[in-house]
Amino acid sequence: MQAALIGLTQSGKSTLFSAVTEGHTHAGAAIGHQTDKAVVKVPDDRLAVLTEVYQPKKTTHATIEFLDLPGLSFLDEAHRQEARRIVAQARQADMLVWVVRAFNNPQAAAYRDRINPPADYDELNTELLLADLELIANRIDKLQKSITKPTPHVQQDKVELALLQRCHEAVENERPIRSVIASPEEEKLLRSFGFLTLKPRAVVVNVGEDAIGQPAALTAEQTGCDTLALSAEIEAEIAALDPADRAAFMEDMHLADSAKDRLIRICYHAMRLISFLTVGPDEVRAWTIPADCPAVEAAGAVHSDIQRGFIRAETVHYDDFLAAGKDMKAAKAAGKVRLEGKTYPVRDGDIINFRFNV
Ligand SMILES: Nc1nc2c(ncn2[C@@H]2O[C@H](COP(=O)(O)OP(=O)(O)O)[C@@H](O)[C@H]2O)c(=O)[nH]1
Ligand SMILES: [Mg+2]
Repeated sequence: MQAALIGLTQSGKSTLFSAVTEGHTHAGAAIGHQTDKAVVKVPDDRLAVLTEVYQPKKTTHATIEFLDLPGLSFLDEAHRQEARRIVAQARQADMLVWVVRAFNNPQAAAYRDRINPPADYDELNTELLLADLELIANRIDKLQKSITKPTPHVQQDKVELALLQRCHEAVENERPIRSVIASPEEEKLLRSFGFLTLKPRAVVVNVGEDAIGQPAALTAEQTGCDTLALSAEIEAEIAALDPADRAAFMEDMHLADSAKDRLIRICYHAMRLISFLTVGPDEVRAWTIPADCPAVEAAGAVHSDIQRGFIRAETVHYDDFLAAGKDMKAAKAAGKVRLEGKTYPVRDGDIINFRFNV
């Protein structure tokens, strides 16, 4: 699953990418015209605790991929052409992280010579809506022609047309497509278009080093999604430090936790992903599954044989395990270890031991 960093030029996307990926960069990304991607571990405190308890040979985190896109500019036609190519790449991602500039830096020319997060946010919003509008209008044109012919898919085309007309109306009124989607079936019907305003998203307000902890210029109330104020520059500096030195540096900066870690977790959950955990002497591991995943499919994430031969999922929630003194026997004695069947909807933080027979 992939989260794409998108935003106007010089908003700090590549700096944030470097922070999130702990320094993974290559020359192209630094110049600002190429894309870069990297797989990152999803921070999970539970794994450290379980590793302490089980002393496994290895510990494996859940992962997601981040994509660093070139900056968008809408100053002239040449830049608009370039923006089209960038947007086409963003359509492939599972979610978008909008990066909005709020920092002053004379060394980095500001887009339209302004430091104005709400204005930049609005411009980005408008442009992404327009990009979707163009796609919708083209498809509506095609469908209006095709439904006049007696094709085998005419009924299906009519359903799609009605849905797209609803999307068109929303987007024209500056509302995202996600606001008019009523069911998973409708979402599925639209998935292949890669509509930008249908994707889950988060907003990062990239603030100056001096503004950390101050009220942000954009809030979740205004954006309608998870909105994080952070300094990409500081986060990148922290990420470049030896892990042993991070705590002291963060204390100096009056940072309670790593904003980069929070962002990764926000993205993971925005894509409707959850983790279940497996424990043992060989490996302590977080496994990625979609929210609402039934136990039998979660088993398939571990191995197809376990899915095929599924008998029961022996399940205890991490919080209950913790409450039982991190002791599986005590958790069992307290009746916290349940035997769940195939359809049990796995919860984030379930520790599962699959019983199977092949
Ligand atoms: N002062 C300050 N400068 C930053 C910050 N984030 C990025 N920059 C600088 O702004 C410029 C553009 O950053 P970059 O990450 O390349 O932006 P991109 O075009 O969105 O990828 C670079 O010179 C960065 O060093 C920040 O949080 N504070
Ligand atoms: Mg860049």
